[in-house]
Amino acid sequence: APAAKPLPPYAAWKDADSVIVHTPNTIETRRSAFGDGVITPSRQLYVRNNLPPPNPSILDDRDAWTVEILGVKQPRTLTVGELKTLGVETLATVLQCSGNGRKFFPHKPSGTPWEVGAAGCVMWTGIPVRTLVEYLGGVEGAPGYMTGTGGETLPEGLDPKTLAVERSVPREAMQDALLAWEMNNEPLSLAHGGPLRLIVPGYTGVNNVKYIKRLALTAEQSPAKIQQTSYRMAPMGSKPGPDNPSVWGMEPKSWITTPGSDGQAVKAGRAVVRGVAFGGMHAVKRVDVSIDGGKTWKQAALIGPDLGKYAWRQFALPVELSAGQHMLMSRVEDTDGRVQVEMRVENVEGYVNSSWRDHALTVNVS
Ligand code: MSS
Repeated sequence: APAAKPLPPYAAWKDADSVIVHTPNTIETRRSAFGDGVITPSRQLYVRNNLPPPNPSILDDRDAWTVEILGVKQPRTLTVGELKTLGVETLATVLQCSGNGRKFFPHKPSGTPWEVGAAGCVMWTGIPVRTLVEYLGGVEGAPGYMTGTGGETLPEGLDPKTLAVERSVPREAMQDALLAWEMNNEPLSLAHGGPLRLIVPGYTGVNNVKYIKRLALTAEQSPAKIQQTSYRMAPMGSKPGPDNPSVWGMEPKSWITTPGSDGQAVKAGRAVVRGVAFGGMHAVKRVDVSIDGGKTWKQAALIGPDLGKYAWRQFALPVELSAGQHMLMSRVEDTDGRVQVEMRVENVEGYVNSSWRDHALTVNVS
């Protein structure tokens, strides 16, 4: 096997045994390493950057970081220190890359071949965007989008539109969004977007802009390439563009984490099949598990604390495993009646794979 790639300096504090380093900007959590609790420990959480992260010196004085708020009656630039005086909330959300599960697309799309581990369940603390908007006099102008701009320094001489991480989501997402300065009870790290990051609950990873420098309530979507042509669900054989649906809200999805992931030995007899499940925009209603490749299903118990509709739930089902090969899979239904899809939706760039078949775990029991 090829030697494991080292963790890049900005993420050197991650647990090397729990992650797969695809590149310095794409680090995946192993299937066996989400932890036994509902919250994914920070040292195990995946990282994805479209651009190299900014200089770590932006964390030297966190409270001095500024963010410009536009599209409100009193547009202004505020420091993180000031934001902390205006309001606070703590929220758990599933953070999942739009390309999680890309590995299972047969056409091998360009982009990181994530399996299950470009996702985690994370606790965020920050100011609700709606509180901030209200403090600044309310929304100004026509309804539309909420647009966040990342604070990366872009190389000179290039059109910023081609590189800037600037994402727009439908305006209503503002109701539950946060500008977060803390993750899992610690000041937000550079790897995860410190000093300040936009969290858009229920929306895929890319919409959660790190090192946020500007938050604007806009009439139109951002003209940036990352908004207009990337992160779009383009049918096979087409060229992705603004007419294709943007990758926004997440879908019901679940996968099994144990037993037998990452080559762990499984002995015949009793075992507890465990995994994680989320609805995306709605809470988890039920999870069913199959240990025979999807022929028969049994309802699993939801275990651990319920941290709200945007968090994932852990599930568990005690089973008897005979010697031989078994295909374990799970399927979630949310409180809106949406059921995890059996088949992935084929698309050029390999986004939003929620297929329960693709995420099956094949286990050799001895
Ligand atoms: N932000 C910024 N500023 N930059 C970049 O690059 N990326 C994205 C988000 N945000 C970015 C941002 C993505 S793409 C993702 S996933 C996320 O982030 C991740 O996160 P973490 O923390 O994990 O790293 Mo896909 O859809």
